[in-house]
Amino acid sequence: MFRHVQPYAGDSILSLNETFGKDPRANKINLSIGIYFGDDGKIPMLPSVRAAELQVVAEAGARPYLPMEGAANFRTAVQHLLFGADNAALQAGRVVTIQTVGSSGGLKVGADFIKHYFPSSTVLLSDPTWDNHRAVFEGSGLKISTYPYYDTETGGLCFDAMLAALASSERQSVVVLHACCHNPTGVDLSKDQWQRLLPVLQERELIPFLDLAYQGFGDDIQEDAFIIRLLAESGMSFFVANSFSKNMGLYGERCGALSVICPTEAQTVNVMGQLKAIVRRDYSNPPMHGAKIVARVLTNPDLRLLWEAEVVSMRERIHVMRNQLHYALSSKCSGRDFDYFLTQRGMFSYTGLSPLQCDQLKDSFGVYILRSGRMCMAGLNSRNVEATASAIAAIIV
Ligand code: KET
Repeated sequence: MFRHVQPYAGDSILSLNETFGKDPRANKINLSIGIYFGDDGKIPMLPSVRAAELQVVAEAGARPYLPMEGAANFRTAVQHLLFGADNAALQAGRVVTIQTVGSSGGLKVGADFIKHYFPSSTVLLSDPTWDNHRAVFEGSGLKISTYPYYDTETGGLCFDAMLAALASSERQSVVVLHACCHNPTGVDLSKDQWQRLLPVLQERELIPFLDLAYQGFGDDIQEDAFIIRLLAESGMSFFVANSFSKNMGLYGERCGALSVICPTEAQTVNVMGQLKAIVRRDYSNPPMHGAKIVARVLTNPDLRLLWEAEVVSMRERIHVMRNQLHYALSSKCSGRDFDYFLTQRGMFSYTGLSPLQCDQLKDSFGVYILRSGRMCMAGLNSRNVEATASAIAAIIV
């Protein structure tokens, strides 16, 4: 029966992370997966999240099924976080939000919705993007194309080429945009560039699908939602998948959401209905525990303040690591420019190392970065940054 089943090549990120787990070397360094590790090399249990969890557990509530769309207090808290509580689009009832199984689940439900209602649309992905974007949208049966994004010459954004490509793209294509902390490059649009992108999106009637997996790791929690608020204000229709995996350290609880912003409140009713239908046939309804924790952190004023401060300290620790790696590499390899470590933002930097050099880093030094050259800066700490710099210096001479 299963003779013809093909082997799975594995996932570029998750498989490498598994290989790291099995590596017996004591001095191995994991800069592969997009997980925030503290300076002690562990995934932090944020005090705000722990306090919320203890409250939730102490309440010992019953565990009925959640509705297909998820917990109401979670959904409202997400809307306020993304748009701001007094946002005009929210007030006008133009936004529907469902709780999803991580933001990956939000992307998938959104992709299935798009395939059903806009079956012939092309999905435009940044070149490069998170590998799973292609897998999710292709998996839903959609056509994929790319737009220029990263300039290998400058290590920055090729904004003019991006604008030109989108301006001549097929009308009503779906365009996937990283709201902040672009994965894998760490290169983001400035506010001015987002503003210049807006008329192009409008003119081509493109449908933005924003992925916000790193809210708080760029500038701050509010600023990182800039493009969401700009699009909401413009009156456009768009999608947002957002995640609490990274900014609350809730990876395994699978806490995310999908929001769809419609032109009118009347249209939200049917959109919500169809999102529920997709959820019902895929997994029926989302899990409860993580959503309770997230809702508690976001709505309890003391826990919220604490969490916001914790996000600041995670973001600042990554900055310190960027500076230390930059300093160490610049002193080891004089004459080479490592400034991209300072200008790129969020969890990742794109090192420009070749797949072979990345293999060498892994095999000879136990330093794991993706074969695309993506390095997770949040895996660096005061004990491994020097060794990482030495390993890189050794392979690029
Ligand atoms: N979007 C982006 C851009 C992203 O980097 C991730 C995770 C997700 C969505 C998914 O998040 P979640 O809410 O947990 O479903 N990225 C890291 C882990 C992974 O590949 O799954 C990574 O790039 O390493």
